[in-house]
Amino acid sequence: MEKYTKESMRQAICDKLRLNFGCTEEEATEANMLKACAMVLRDRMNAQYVDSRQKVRKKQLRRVHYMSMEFLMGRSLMKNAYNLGVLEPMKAAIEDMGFKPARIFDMEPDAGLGNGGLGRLAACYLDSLTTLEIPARGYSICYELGIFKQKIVDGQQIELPDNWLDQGDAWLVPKPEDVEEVHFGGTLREFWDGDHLHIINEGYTRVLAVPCDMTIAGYETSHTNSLRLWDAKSPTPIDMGLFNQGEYVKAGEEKAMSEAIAKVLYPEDNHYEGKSLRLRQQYFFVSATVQSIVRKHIQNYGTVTNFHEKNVIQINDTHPALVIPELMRILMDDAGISWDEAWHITVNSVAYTNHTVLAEALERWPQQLMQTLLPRIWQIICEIARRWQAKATDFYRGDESKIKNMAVIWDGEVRMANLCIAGGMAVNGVSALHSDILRNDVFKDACRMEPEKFKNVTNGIDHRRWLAEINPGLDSLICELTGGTDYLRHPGTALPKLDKFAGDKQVLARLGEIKHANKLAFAKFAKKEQGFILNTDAIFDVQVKRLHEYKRQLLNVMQIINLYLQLRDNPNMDLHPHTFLFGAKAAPGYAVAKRIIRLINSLADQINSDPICKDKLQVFFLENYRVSMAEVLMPASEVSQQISTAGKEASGTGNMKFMMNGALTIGTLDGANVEMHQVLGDENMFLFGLKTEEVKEMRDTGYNPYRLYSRDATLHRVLDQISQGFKDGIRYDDLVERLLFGSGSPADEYMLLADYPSYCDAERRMMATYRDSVKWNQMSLHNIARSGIFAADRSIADYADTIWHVPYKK
Ligand code: 26W
Repeated sequence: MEKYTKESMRQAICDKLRLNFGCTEEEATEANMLKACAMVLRDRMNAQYVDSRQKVRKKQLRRVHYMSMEFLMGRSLMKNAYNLGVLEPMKAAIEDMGFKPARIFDMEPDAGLGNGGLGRLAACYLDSLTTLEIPARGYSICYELGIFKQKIVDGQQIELPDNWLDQGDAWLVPKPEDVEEVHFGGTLREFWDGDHLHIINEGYTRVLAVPCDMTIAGYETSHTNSLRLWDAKSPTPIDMGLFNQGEYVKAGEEKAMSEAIAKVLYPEDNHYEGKSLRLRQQYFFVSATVQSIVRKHIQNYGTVTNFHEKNVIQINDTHPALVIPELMRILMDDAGISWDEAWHITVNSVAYTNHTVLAEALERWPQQLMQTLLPRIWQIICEIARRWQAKATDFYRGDESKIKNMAVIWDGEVRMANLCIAGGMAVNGVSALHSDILRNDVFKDACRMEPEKFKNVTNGIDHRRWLAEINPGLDSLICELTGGTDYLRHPGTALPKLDKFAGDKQVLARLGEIKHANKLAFAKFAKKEQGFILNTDAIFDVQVKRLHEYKRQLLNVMQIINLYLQLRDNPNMDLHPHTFLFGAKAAPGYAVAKRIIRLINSLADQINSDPICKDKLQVFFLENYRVSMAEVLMPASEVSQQISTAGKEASGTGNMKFMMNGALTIGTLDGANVEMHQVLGDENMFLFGLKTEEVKEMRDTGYNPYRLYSRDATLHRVLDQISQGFKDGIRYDDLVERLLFGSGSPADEYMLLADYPSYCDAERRMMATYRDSVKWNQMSLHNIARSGIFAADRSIADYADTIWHVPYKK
């Protein structure tokens, strides 16, 4: 296809304005412009998509189906223009037409169909799957409301609905011809026909699944994939019988019930709640997806017997775990094959990625709910559970505790992780440490029985978005120093070339200038969004991620209070100006997390208004942290806080974004920080705290946070200050109580007090290093140079090699 020039792009946008909005470029609003630009790119991508699909069909390639309840896509206009290689002509055309490109890009709402790490990972992977020319499709739900918008009112989080489809539907193409029907409830009837047992589900409720597709462009390729988002519709607009009896509200109930399924994304991150609507969402999504995959497969091959050779279904955590019984159901009940054949196909098609070891995040669905909502699925799960248990009993010669650990159904609950282990071909963790914990701890018994299933694929991020696109200054420097744009496709070999400039003062100075310019840009953004005046000469020290106790935002707060109290004691203290930035959404029902947000705001209020802190210390809580904010913040950050209790953060991906943009990490040996440390060494990051084993040992031998509190005077003072609160008069005794004595949970469950002294020490080392700007920039350069292993292209190549066994573009 011909590449757009400024002129042809302008023409294409004008045509769209005329044809779709009935306006000229003079009359067009910024919103019109955004949609017209999106449509121009969408047309091009759709044309490429038709060709890609044909190629894949002709070559009969194995397809990857990436199923995730979340895809945190963020914005697409700049990303698609970038990947299609038309960002420059598009910007020029927009400008030519009398608009500001940045303002048009800023109009686009984030597609916030996810909570945090897991959802953003899925989005990054779509980019790499496409760039590596793997035939793939993502599947999820077309939530009407994405992750809530966070407002801070009087220091507290308020949640507002995120109606993203109002503006953000420009990328979606409805495909009513691919509709699927999903069944809930009803009863089962069994009958024999010769030697074949038929099972019929009767009296069920129908819900229609209508796909809305988003086309995905790759970088430097015409290969195109898509993300299929299922919308839920009722097959009957209204019950005319009830309507005619004057039961108007009741007449619309079934429709409302169906459509509730795709209404809203559950905002809990790392916390399971057994809500029936959530199970409906999961089955709706799973059933529609599996039906559509099997239908396409039969269209192409006329049989299901080679299904597993031509398809692989990767499931993002256990949320889509029902694919296993659902695929079994379709193969047996619809395609009419035997249990054994169906099982062979299923276990060779499905692979499961685990993203968390927190007990409260593991899904366990009550038998009762499963049985009434999904009677046939329940039956199949029972049979899977029975056979798996027989295998375990045989292997472990009846060892009760092992059989219990591995059980798919136990104590009236279906354990989704065990279902995935039993019914999948692979189980992978998302960092080396995390995969080891799965093998040696969480899934130890299953791993001993089937060790070959357990794999590791360390997470990665889309470095074209998270570096090249959002940090053009750094991108040009990298291109200049590494000799071109090779790093965009081969970061693992190209970026290390930067290492040899560590002694080049000029290069280091330029790195510093780029960072400073990005800090100014972020300061401008923060001023516009929230009215904050950031000190751009200060260290930008950042912790952004979901709010969770295990991520230990509170530990960061403790360290800041310590610094503040020192400054109060000695206003002349020699302190390089320091600006602490927080951004985090708390799950609406997570009271402790919400208290921590409020505490950060109380502290910010105190510090920012205390004259002693002027030009020295600042604290800000950034409202509504989201993908598009991260895109301005990452390039501007200097310190990356990755301070979770060792063993708790499966991988982290924010840590990788910071590293790639040259921030230095203060972190524990947790998740992917471990692999970061392997490439950087002690000298290029600030490591602190207990290691995974030490955390366990300390727990087992009786951890006593109160003793630490009584013996460490500065710690004592910090916690007392938190109890007492700040000038707004709000006390936080509850948080301190929780640390010292626990409340329904163990005292200081995440061992903040144990790590506090070593954390403060790491902060001191970091601040001392910052004074030596040459040294700092050297370290920053090494971080960028060695961040190539964290590119999503590498992760996807690993999946392709070790789990999917599919070829890809090298
Ligand atoms: C059922 C409730 C629920 C919802 C979301 C449970 C668990 C989740 C996710 C698995 C939580 C999550 O996003 N985990 C994060 O996944 C990232 C991508 O692999 C990792 O980098 C993070 O360490 C992990 O916390």
